Amino acid sequence: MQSAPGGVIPAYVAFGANLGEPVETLRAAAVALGRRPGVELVAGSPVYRTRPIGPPGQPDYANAVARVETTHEPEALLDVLHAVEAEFGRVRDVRWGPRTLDLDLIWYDGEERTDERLTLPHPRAHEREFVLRPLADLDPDLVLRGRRAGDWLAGLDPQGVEAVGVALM
Ligand code: ROI
Repeated sequence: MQSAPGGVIPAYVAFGANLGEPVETLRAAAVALGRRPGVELVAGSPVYRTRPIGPPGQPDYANAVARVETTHEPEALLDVLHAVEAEFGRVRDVRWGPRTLDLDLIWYDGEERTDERLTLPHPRAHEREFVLRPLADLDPDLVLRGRRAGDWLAGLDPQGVEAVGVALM
């Protein structure tokens, strides 16, 4: 843990979208998330256009990461992320299918846990360039599963991740 009890807690949220206008969706979602009580966005990465991981034949994604400071417990923060997804029309249906907005809790105050609802850090963040690159832009020294984000990133083969030239916020 890096924070005092009762204080604000640092966390990282990954943003993804590949339907409609994904870059604009991510930027609008960042504004919407920052308006929720108990969540402050303190830094946003560049936005990347990324090749889909998973089922082929879906459009490219836009991806980015934000650092937040929150007064919520992890489960309550997850509820907030789901509420913002719903605000942007997300229906949680096809696993690994296209989506208007996906918000994932990647890291929460260094907490490690595996349970039905929430695994921290996110179980696949350390193998996905679309998460690691924007995360490493914000904090290459952040530790995921015992290794720096920047080191995980350096060890990956390229997965088709390109900056689009705008920032999340
Ligand atoms: N692929 C990319 N490039 N970006 C994503 O955000 C993303 N999200 C997903 C799956 C379907 C795994 N693939 C993705 O959920």
